Amino acid sequence: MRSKIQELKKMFDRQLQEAKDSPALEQMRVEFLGKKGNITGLMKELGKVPNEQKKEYGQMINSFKQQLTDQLEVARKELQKQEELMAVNSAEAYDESMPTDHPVGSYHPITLVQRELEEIFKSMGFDVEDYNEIVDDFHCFEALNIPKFHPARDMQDTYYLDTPNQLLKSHTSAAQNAIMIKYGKALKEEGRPIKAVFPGRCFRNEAIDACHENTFFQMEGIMIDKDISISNLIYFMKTMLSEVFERDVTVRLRPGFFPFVEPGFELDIQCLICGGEGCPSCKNSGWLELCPCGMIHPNVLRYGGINTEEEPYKYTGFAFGLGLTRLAMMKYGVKDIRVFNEYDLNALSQFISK
Ligand code: FA5
Repeated sequence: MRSKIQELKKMFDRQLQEAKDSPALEQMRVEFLGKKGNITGLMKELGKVPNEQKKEYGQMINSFKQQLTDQLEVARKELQKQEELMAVNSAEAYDESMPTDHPVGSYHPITLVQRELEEIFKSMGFDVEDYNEIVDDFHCFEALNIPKFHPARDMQDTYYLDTPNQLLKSHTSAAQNAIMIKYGKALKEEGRPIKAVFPGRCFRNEAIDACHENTFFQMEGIMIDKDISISNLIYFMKTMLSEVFERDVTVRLRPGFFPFVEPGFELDIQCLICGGEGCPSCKNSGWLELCPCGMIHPNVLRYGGINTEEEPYKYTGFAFGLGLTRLAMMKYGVKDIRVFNEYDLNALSQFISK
């Protein structure tokens, strides 16, 4: 009798482990505790045991029955909980084809302007590239003709990381070298001009005001081929601005110094907030520095593996570094640049793309 009970217990435990739903548990209850079940079978066998052992075995069978009843009850409750949870989950399952009353999100105005510009440049044959936010000294400065301790580094108060030689990208020009290397082979071997724009987040330790942030966006662009000149640069800048603003905007081009271009220019836009009269958005000058640009310095081309000598071909190119955040200010009439980083949903969700 004792060994029979042990055997049944093992069988019960094994089945209980495998029981995955309520019907399986019910089947076990019938098999072990039902009228014609195993416990009833044990009771019947009790009749055959000697009288002096009947009491002991009787108690053994009763406590075995109680044990199985308790175990089945615990398992039933557990399974019930799981089944309820599954029912809730499947009722709440996300169905993207269902209409919703929940308000949908909106794109950040800088994302909208960035995408619009990407489309404009793509339509003019430019590739769109992405680049890291953490870069090294070589890419951010040295490859751009700004050696260590060059005074031009002071123009960008840079965040250096604890990791040696790593810093937060202070301008999108930091990607120029990598883009030249990526597309240089096709330029040399297939004569395919390098035409790429690369938007990105930039970081500088700025004194923040209505037109300066410590975290802002730029969109860099380069074009390199045989015979690229300032006329090409001016053509692309004009086309880009007229497409973005869809109206006449007054711009001015003046000389600007950047060690990675020669000659270099500052392209300013007349402030669209005050119409040129002067306001905090343009630091009361009536003009906003928007898109410095110039002809890529031969040293920078050489760092990028691009030939600058007459043989076999002499390549030249232009580069520009558009202030994307400032462009968004002008396009949407946002008076203060800080609005873009303040995460005020009421302010940010009102912009829509064209
Ligand atoms: C540069 O960053 C150069 N790398 C641009 C360049 C590229 C020149 C290629 C020549 C050839 P600058 O520091 O002026 O230049 O920044 C470019 C533009 O980014 C500015 O005209 C402005 O529109 C924007 N910008 C710069 N600093 C900030 C800032 N703190 N907050 C918001 N926008 C900024």
